[in-house]
Amino acid sequence: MTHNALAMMLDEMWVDYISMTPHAQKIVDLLAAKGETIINDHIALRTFNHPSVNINVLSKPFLELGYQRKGKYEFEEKQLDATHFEHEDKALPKIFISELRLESFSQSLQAKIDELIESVDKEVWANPKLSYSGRPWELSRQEYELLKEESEYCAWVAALGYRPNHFTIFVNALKNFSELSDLNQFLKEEGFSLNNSGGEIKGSKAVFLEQSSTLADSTEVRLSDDTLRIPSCYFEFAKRYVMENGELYQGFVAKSADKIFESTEGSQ
Ligand code: OOG
Ligand code: NI
Repeated sequence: MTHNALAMMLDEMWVDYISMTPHAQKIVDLLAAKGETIINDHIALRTFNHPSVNINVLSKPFLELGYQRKGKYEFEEKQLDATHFEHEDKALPKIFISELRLESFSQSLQAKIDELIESVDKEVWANPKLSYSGRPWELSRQEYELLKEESEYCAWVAALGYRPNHFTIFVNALKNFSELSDLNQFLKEEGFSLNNSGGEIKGSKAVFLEQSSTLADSTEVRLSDDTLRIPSCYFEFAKRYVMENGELYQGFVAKSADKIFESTEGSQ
């Protein structure tokens, strides 16, 4: 029962994600044509640390469907905190949720985000579909640009709202690509652009996780006074390694994630 509700929710999240990230569907189709079965390692969500919509609020529907809070991560440079959640059914994707530390930014940014959040009917924050409900507030082009000067992440959430930032292919389950570098090579030959910040492959066997990602697609968003084409969402690829205790590492690596966040920066 819960499992059906969860499967439906994950499907609906994928539909929203693909509408923002057409290249992810193309990659899935190319891999399927090679006989691959795609397993989703994790889904990432972004938000603000405001009490109405912080990690606790965004994670609630997942906790109700059997997820548990696991690792915590801090990002000093970008002023973000994150938590990852796992389901007892290990076949289900992990959920990685980050939140922006609003108090680290200017008074005007804080006031603007408070205003956006307060403009929304409180019931919106209790919607079990919040994490794929899109942008609940109005935003102007100038507001978007002012937020972007201080934080690309802040502007992304303000413009696109609540929706999966990325899904992630679990590379260990691929038959044709034993190394992440092989998959990256294939994707580049097929014409996809990869995030090269800190090198194409983030992490290593020594930290039990290697990751790479595409650069975000772009999408047209209708703002209150203008239509703007902005970076939307990207696709990630993760290869996990077995730890000394014999178990596959399930966590994240802050130093790597710091660079993965940059996949939505739009120019590299
Ligand atoms: C999340 C970036 C970090 C990972 O797997 O380390 C991440 C984001 O861009 O919102 O997804
Ligand atoms: Ni990720």
